[in-house]
Amino acid sequence: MSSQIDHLLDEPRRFPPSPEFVAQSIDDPTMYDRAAADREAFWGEQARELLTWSKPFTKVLDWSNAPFAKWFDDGELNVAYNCLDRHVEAGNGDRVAIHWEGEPGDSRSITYAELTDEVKRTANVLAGLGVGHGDRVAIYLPMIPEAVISMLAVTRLGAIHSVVFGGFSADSLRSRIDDAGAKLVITADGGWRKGRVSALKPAVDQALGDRHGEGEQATVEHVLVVKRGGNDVDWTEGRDIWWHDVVPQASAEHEAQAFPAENPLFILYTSGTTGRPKGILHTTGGYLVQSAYTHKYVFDLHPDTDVFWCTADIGWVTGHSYVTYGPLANGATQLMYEGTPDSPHPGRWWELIQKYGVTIFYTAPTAIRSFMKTGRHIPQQFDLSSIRVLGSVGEPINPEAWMWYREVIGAGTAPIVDTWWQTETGAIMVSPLPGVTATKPGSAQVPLPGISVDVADDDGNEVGNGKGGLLVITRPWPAMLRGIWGDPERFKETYWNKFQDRGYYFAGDGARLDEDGDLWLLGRVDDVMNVSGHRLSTTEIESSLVAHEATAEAAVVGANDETTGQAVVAFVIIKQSYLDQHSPEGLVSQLRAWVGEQIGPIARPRDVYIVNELPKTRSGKIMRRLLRDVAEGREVGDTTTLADTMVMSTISDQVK
Ligand code: 6R9
Repeated sequence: MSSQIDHLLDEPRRFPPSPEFVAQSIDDPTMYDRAAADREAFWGEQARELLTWSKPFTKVLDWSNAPFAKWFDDGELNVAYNCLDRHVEAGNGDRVAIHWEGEPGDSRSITYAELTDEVKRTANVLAGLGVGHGDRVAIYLPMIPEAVISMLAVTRLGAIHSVVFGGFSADSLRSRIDDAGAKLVITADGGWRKGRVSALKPAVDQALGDRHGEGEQATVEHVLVVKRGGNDVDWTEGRDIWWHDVVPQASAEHEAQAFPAENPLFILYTSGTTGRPKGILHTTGGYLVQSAYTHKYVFDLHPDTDVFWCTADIGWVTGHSYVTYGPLANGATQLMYEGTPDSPHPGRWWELIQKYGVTIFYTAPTAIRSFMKTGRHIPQQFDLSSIRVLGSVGEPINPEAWMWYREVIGAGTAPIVDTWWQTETGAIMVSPLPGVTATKPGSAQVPLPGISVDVADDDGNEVGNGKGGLLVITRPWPAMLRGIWGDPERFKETYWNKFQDRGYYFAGDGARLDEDGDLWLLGRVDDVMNVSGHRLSTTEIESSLVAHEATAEAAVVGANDETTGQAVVAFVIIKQSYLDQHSPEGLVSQLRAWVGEQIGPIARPRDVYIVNELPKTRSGKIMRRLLRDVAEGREVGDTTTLADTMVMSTISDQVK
């Protein structure tokens, strides 16, 4: 592992932007110095330049109650107004905001004027359903324009959205609805995936059903349903409302009210090391400033000519910041696509780039690696010459994939921005600037102007160039999370206690600095896995496995995987009665399907190994590191802290 990293750090290739790119770029190398000279003044400038404030702020940052930050606290704004109305007022109402393409090939182009009207109508409908300032609305939709419209309508009213990824199961949806105490759910009958309609409404019905237990009163009053899939749905009279019965009829007059900058914007659930998912809370002002700032400079945005495409689903933070808020705050034109990359043919994405003339393309390494597998002859059938900037997000991008991306998709010239950030950071933190930075395959490189990041040892000391440690954020930033919904203690404990004395934010990622001081991200240091750019918790999957009646015990690890970055590998102990009556193959496939149903297909283990013991320390903690060795086919590491040192050889034999 470490020799592989050292090898990476010797990467000699550098790709400075071409003189033509630099000449047209909005990126300005002096931003680094200006930000370093006075960070708060720099962010204040960005906030005034990029957004329209109904009431100007007088103070940039209040860190007196750290780690609870307040940015632009006495300023007031409306997020939806900033993403919509003001562009229409500025004469850009006819500019396309969203080119949307459905998986079956149907499409819609929506201008800023039309999108503004739609959001106003929807806001009027939501207000009529009793949604107001501070209320929570769960959004469980496919990648259709109504997803963006719903998010903006919710924030227009000063309410808070909680988007739940459409691939999550009824159980996951239920726990998220309950944790946030959502009043309304916005969903669809179904959406198109892989050539067929995949239903969504039944999961909502199930999530809202059967509430007889203690503390299980339903907070949800209504379910607003978009017709997309055309599939049959059950209907609860009085609770369920068709979108098409109410939104088109509603008034398109709606004046956006301004709210304080620290008014909450959304809750987004993400996996943690232990226990249930954390509801990451973001607020309006700082979040929107940094989403707009990063979207503009990291992608060298020219709003009147660029066509931006971020392939992320709205259910992940990347979809929040770079489908909804960043692009729309900047008045950009973007492409939004409903389906999977290979439906109905393996060149679908490239066909879309050609059709819409996409100029900036932002996707994940897992997608790039799967395209590499199918071969360059597929993208080469399409005209990708419109592309001028490429972005990567979600996990480390290995140099081979980086080079392939640049050569095959970027014609050997488009700069690649490898962007490091998290649900918690709200927006991009570390990335090259395409018009400034000489890029290096595999390295996310440098913190953006205004952002302070370092690599520290366990005690918080800087490791210095050429060494590895933990990634820390040393100064507060505008889009930082403001807390965990309903759990301020867990917020402090998870992110701030580790480096309490220094006031550093602990990101949970390992990182190294090379001799030039460029950052190389090395993945999660805790027990959270990153599968195809999605964070999954080992604990959550273990709990699901153990919830199956055949399972006695389970341990889950993330093992390196060529395509998905990490893959879920499970070690389970099966109850003897089941072993006697079922074939191991049958049990394995049952368990894989079970996890898929309980949590979602993304969590379905790649491998399930049936074993009769798990490696545990004397205090009973499962030693996942040893299981990871087995899952990755390595020699098993130090077993001296095991209660029973023989266990690992038994497991290794069983896995073979
Ligand atoms: C935006 C997003 C966050 C975790 C993060 C890290 C990994 C994201 C990365 C990257 C290396 C990059 N990660 N971008 N690792 N290079 N460019 O993905 O948010 O879902 O919260 O995941 O993803 O491990 O800590 P989120």
